[in-house]
Amino acid sequence: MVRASNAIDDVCEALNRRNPGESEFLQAAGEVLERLEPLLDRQPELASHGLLLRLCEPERQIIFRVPWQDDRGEVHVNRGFRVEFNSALGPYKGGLRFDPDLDLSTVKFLAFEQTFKNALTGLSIGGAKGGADFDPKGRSEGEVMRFCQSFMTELLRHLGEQTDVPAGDIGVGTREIGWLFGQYKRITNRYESGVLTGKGLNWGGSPGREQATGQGVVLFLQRMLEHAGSSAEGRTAVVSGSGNVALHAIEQLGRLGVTVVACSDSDGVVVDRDGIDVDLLRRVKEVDRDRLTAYAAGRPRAEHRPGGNIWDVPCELALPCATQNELTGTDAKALVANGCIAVAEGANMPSTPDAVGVFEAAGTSFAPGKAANAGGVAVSALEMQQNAMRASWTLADVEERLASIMDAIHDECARTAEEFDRPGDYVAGANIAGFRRVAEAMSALGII
Ligand code: NDP
Ligand code: 2IT
Repeated sequence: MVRASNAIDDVCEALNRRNPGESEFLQAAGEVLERLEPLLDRQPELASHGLLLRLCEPERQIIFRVPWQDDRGEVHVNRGFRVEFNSALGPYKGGLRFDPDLDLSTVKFLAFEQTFKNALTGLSIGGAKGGADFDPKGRSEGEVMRFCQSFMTELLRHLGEQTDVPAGDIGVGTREIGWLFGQYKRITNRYESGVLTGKGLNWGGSPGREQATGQGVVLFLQRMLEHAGSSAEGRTAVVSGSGNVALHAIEQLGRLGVTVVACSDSDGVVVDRDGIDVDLLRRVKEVDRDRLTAYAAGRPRAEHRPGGNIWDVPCELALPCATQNELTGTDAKALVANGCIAVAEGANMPSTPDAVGVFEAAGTSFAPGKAANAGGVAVSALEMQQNAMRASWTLADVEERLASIMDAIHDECARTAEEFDRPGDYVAGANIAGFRRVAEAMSALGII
């Protein structure tokens, strides 16, 4: 019998050799693999038949050219990606990101994480991610629309409601999903609602999808605090980012009586000790598509810190909701020193491994993204269910389902951590529980 630790070391070594330079992907894979030893000691069959190697190799990786013309007629060429990582549990599912820094390593890490996150929802969805190294900032509506149309013209041959179902992520919201869906519909001549999620309410979208990720993170955080005999009410929080996930997390925290004293964008931090004004933030970010300087201009007592570090702002609760590796070991030490008691990840892999180690050593409650931010994709799966039934549920119905899914994810992670003698270790709980569900399905489906 091969010892679990040896099997894991062999796979890590093979991944390093075969994916040189893909630091984000290697980081995400390493974080999952290193938590699996106690499971594989008990269920060694889950590491047999090359399962770990198969699980770490995407089923399909698509890279394509996206040519488009700007408003002056100049031609640009971007690179489009779709990594269809794993379909053992259902059709590939996961967002699209438009970000000038996007590369294959980032898309692969996101698709890998998505596979386990989707498994944790208990719904029938596999894992994928995609996007392009396109920078929407400073582009006109016409330019972004033409980009979306060119991107979908190639991507559509890989999609289908039973095959691969994208949604939004950084730089892709309801507006872009509309242009992508319009082009899909035009070329295929099919009103195939279930091929994309995050749609608008009057063209096949689900009530509650827009809010779902931010709401879900806060639901998870609440349950984690309750589990530890604590609560969120009356506390202070900081939320990094000011996009879809951050905005709705801030709104949901406000409903609980939490004061969110700071948020950020890629230019800097805004500190507002009276509590972030969600209506103003929504107007600045969603309606005007402006920067946080405009928020600070509308709130005389708020302070804008260009290039500032949000993790230096004292708080009891920290919610990283911007991007990967945005919270380092040094940041984690600052948070702990300032009295932070809990961290819930709205973004995907926002905390570096060093940061996770600091929280673990300090006993800070820590909710990893693949569990805590699963509410968005869970409601995407509910959107797919509604599309398949040609039905439209009420907001109250969707919110009730989201709340019970987040509770179930929390409880499964907590229970799994206890099962493997790691009580309170949600990183171990999420990785083991997500992996176990995917691995058991892969075992049943044969060597494919
Ligand atoms: P948005 O594009 O709506 O918002 C992203 C926010 O993060 C913006 O405020 C942006 O600032 C900031 N940001 C992005 N990149 C950086 C950077 N390099 N440094 C500092 N700030 C940055 O994206 P979402 O809110 O949808 O996504 C945020 C995170 O949540 C991502 O990690 C995403 O993968 C994850 N996520 C999203 C889900 C969803 O349903 N949308 C579901 C689950 C996870 P600026 O505008 O200045 O760029
Ligand atoms: O990271 C994520 O879970 C998302 N961007 C949402 C994916 C989805 O298919 O709704």
